[in-house]
Amino acid sequence: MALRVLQKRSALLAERSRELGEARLVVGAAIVRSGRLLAQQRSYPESHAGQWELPGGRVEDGEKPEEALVRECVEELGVSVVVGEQVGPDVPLRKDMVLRIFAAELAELDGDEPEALEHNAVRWLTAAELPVTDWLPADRVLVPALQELLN
Ligand code: 9L3
Ligand code: MG
Repeated sequence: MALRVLQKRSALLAERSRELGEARLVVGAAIVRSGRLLAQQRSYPESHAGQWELPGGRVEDGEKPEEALVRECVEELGVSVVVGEQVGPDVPLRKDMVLRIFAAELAELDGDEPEALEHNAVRWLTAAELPVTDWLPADRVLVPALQELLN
């Protein structure tokens, strides 16, 4: 019963956002360590399998963007991150979604190495590797801002 009430509320909120013309937010983490940026290689959908992206995903109803990013990094990489400032502009994705990237660092006390729990692989990229990496289209738009972050 309570679940149905919550589902109804969530559907109403989503409808109101669409009326207001607000895009659904997808957040991504620019995790930097020792001058390198962490990227992960997608395994799905088939159209994007093999391409690289910054870790992250959709912000759920009632979640702050930063909270969503911490949750996504645990789910996808098995690590805790400390979230910083936004990097670069919001980038429109298909449909009513935009991608927003935040600078991030691995939480010091954690000590775990990021692992590809839902992806094919993870890599630490140098600034020189950023332009020659096969990024998802939205992430590619952010390459100049990411290079600036590394330099
Ligand atoms: N997306 C693009 N670049 C990224 C991320 C984290 C996500 N760095 C796109 C891919 C999907 C959508 O956003 O179309 C939702 O992301 P996810 O839930 O598949 O990670
Ligand atoms: Mg994701």
